[in-house]
Amino acid sequence: MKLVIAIVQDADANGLIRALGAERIEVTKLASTGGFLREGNTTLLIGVTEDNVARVKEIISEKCRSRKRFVTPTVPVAEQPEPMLAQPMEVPVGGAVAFVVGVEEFFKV
Ligand code: 2BA
Repeated sequence: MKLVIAIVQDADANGLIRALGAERIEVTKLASTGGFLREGNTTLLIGVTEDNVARVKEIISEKCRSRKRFVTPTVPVAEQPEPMLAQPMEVPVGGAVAFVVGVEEFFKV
C-alpha cells in the first residue's frame, strides 16, 4: 500500500475529492498553510494500493491547475537600502505537489 500526500490549492480541492470519490478512492482532507506564501492550502491523504497510484496521479494532474500569485518580499526596514525597492514578484503555485510514500501497515478497527 502507498500513501499519496498531495498539497493542492483550495480552489482545486473539492473537484479533486469528487473525482477521487467517483472512483471509490478514499481521501482525508486537511487544512494546511504554505510556508512561503503563508496562505491556506489543502493537504490530502490518499491511501491506495500500489496499482492505483498511477490513476491517482492522473486524476491529480487533471483536476489541479497552476495559478500565479504575487508576493511582495518583506525585507526588514533596517536592511532596506531604499524602502520603495521591494517589488512584488510573481510565483507559480501548483497544480499540485505530491509525495508517494510506502505504508508499513494499514488497519481499521
Ligand atoms: P508555499 O510554501 O506557500 O509556496 C507557494 C509557491 O511559492 C510554490 O508553489 C513555489 O512556486 C513558490 N515558492 C516556494 N518557496 C519559494 C522560495 N523559497 N522562493 C521562491 N518561490 C518559492 P509550489 O511549488 O507549487 O508549492 C505549493 C505548496 O506546496 C507550497 O506552498 C507548500 O505548502 C507545498 N510544498 C511545496 N514544496 C514542498 C516540499 N518540498 N515539502 C513540503 N511542502 C511543499
